[in-house]
Amino acid sequence: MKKDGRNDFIQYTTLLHAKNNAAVSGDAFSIVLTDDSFVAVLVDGLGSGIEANVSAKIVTEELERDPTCGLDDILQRSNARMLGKRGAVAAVIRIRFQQQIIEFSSIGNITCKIFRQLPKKIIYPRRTVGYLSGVEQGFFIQAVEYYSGDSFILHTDGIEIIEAGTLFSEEEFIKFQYGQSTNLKLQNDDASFIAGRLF
Ligand SMILES: [Mn+2]
Repeated sequence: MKKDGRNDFIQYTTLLHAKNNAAVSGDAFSIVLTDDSFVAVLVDGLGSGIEANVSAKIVTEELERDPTCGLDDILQRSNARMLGKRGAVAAVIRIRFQQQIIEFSSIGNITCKIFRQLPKKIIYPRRTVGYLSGVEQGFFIQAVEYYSGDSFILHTDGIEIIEAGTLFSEEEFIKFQYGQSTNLKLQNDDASFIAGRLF
């Protein structure tokens, strides 16, 4: 499954590859792009197959229900629905085009890399240990400013990025976006990413 899109502020692509080419993936994503913002969630349901997919879909539903609500609220509402389910790790990102701010909130091992061009630096928003389990817990939002020409990748642990530094090159980044980069390694797992360039 692939989805991509663009406007004057962003161009993004995605990849979602189910383990062993299964029909159902335990990873899921959802994206809402408007003139003001890009809001996305990337989720890795624990385990694989249908039960993992059910947990992952809870988080994409919570984003789609109200894409304007706080990122921590999306995780909080998802968490509240996980009792009796497998659970999931998840990251939510909101990019505010006018303010040029990236907001990020997550739980567990979804990786976010922000490629800042000047000076060249990969920014890793802090990750929180744990997963959405239904047990009461808190979430926090980090904010990072960005500049025209910066880019970002969100990915699950089914993806490994070799020598991420080469992706500062726009040409290499675009190859990555379309799954044609030698830097992109798929593990034997559900694998997914969201990769965007910011203008
Ligand atoms: Mn995984």
